[in-house]
Amino acid sequence: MTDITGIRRKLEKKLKSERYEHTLGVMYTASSLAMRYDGDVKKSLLAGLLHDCAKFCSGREQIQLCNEYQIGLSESERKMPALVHARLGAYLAEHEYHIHDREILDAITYHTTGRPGMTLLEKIVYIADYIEPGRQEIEGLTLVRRAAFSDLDEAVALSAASTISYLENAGRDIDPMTVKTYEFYSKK
Ligand code: DGI
Ligand code: FE
Ligand code: FE
Ligand code: FE
Repeated sequence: MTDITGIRRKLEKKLKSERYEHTLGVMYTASSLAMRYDGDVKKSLLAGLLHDCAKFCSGREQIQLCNEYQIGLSESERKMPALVHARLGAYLAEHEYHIHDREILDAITYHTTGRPGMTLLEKIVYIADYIEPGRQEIEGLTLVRRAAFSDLDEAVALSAASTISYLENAGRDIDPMTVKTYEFYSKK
C-alpha cells in the first residue's frame, strides 16, 4: 500500500511552498480528470503529487544529480535544463518514494514535453499540470480548461500549441518531442 500522506509530508518539507501548492493543485485536478475519463483515481493522485518532486533544487543541481545517479540525459535535456526535472522526478519517484508502477513513472517522465500516443494517465498529468487552479491566468487557459473536460486530446493539442508559442516568444529552444506532441494531437 502506498502511503500518500507520508509522501505529501515529505514533499511539503522538500518543496518551496508555491511548488507544493502547485503539486496539490495538480494532484486534485488529475484525480478529477480521472473521474471524468474513467481513469485510475489513485494513480492519478500519486502521479500528480510526484510529478515535480525533482523541483526541490535548481536545474544545475538536477543535472548533477542525474550524473550522480547515472541517469543518461539526451542532448535536448543537457541543452534545456527545464526538461531535466521530469526524468529525474521519475527516478526519484521510484527510488526515494518507492513507486514501482511503470504507468505512473512514465506519466512523470513525459509531463513536460508530452509524447505522441500518450496513455490516459500521461495525458491526465500533462493537462492537470497546465490547468490546475493555481496556474497563472495566461491567454487561452480558459479554453484549455474547458476542453480538458470535454475532449482531452484537443486539450493536449491546445496546451502543446500554447507552450510552443510561449517558448518561441521567449526565444527558448524547443524540444523536438514537444513539437511531435503538438503534431500528433492536432491531427487527431
Ligand atoms: O514544472 P512546471 O513548471 O509545473 O511545468 P512543466 O514541467 O510543464 O514545464 C517546466 C518548464 O519547461 C516550463 O517553463 C516550460 C518549459 N518547457 C516545456 N517544454 C519545453 C520547455 N522548455 C524548453 N526549453 N523546451 C521545451 O520543449
Ligand atoms: Fe514540471
Ligand atoms: Fe506542463
Ligand atoms: Fe508542474
